[in-house]
Amino acid sequence: MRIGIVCYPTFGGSGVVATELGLELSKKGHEIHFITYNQPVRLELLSSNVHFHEVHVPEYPLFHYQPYELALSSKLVDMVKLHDIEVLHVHYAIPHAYAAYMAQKMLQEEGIYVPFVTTLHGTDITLVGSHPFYKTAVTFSINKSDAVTSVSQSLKDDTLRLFNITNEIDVVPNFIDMDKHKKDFTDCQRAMMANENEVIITHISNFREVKQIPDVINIFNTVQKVLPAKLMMVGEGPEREAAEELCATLGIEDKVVFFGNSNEIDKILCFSDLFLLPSTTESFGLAALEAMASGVPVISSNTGGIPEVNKHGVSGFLSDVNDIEDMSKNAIHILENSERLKLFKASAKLEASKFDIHSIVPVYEDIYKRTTSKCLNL
Ligand code: GMT
Repeated sequence: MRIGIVCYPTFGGSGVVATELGLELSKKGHEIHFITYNQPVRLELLSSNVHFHEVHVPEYPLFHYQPYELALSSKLVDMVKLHDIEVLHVHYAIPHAYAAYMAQKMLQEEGIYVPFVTTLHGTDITLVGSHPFYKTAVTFSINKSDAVTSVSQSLKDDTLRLFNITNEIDVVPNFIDMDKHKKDFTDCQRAMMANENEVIITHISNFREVKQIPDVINIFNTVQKVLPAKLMMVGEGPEREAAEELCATLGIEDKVVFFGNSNEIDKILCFSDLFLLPSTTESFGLAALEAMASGVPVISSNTGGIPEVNKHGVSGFLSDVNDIEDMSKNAIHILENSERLKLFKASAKLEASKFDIHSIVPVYEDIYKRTTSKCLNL
């Protein structure tokens, strides 16, 4: 099939999922067209059936806000016509689902019907989309989508609770390519990051308030008082500066490495012993799944969709949001005994394999087939 994928091209989970999905679909013979304002960060290789079309928004001084969704919907119309795209898959409702709806309507005027699938990722529903400024348009575009998917049951429940939804929502969980995590790195540079007797704890996020960065540091601070340890902080975002200041205040700055954004998280995860995700809300927690796939157990909050990914007492432990004491206790429990750590590492990997890309991508293919055949019958 010829599939157009719209996403945020950043390090955020929705962009990562959209990119990995497109790449896997291309391997299966589909022709993929990424349509967004920058080349997605995980899209390193373009090939004969992976294309990237950049959406330009010319700056014009009259506009206080540059109209991205207008430029996107025009681009979608042009690309559907030029490449005979059969289905659009938009990741993140705002403004992608709205732009796709507009594109669909414009194309209909020319006798072309292109269905669009909307995947809800979390913040488009829980943090931003339910705001009264956006709610009407988000509800409208979800209801007008030809198919709607949500990355967890918890997000589906939130969507139905927060919006007046008349459309069906299919739960299609995020996924991971276990093949990529099979190989053991021969160049796993653990020795560069920590002494042999130290455990390595890792956090990866976009350092927004919702990620509870101070909790990450306070948990680590408690652990390092009991066990020799290092903390790897991967990502960029508004809370990073305050995080570095907190480390200095606690006198642990020499035990914490701030990497910034990285395209090599598998290399960082390969030498990690434990992953921390104490978020206030998380529709899925893709970073936790990526850690588990690398055999890294997870200490997380029990919010949103995280319990659907991180299994309490199996792949790690879950605690109430902000219960730093419990999270620290659980972290020490896993790390203090090397045999126990080994068991948790193996179980984390096993749990992750339930989300293997090869079982999830066919579900999206079925949804594309369903929506296109529906429109053939129109
Ligand atoms: O977590 C973020 O800040 C980024 C956000 C995004 O839209 O990229 O992540 C959301 O989508 C991810 C992929 O489906 C999920 O794994 C994250 O849990 C979700 N974030 C939140 O719900 C806060």
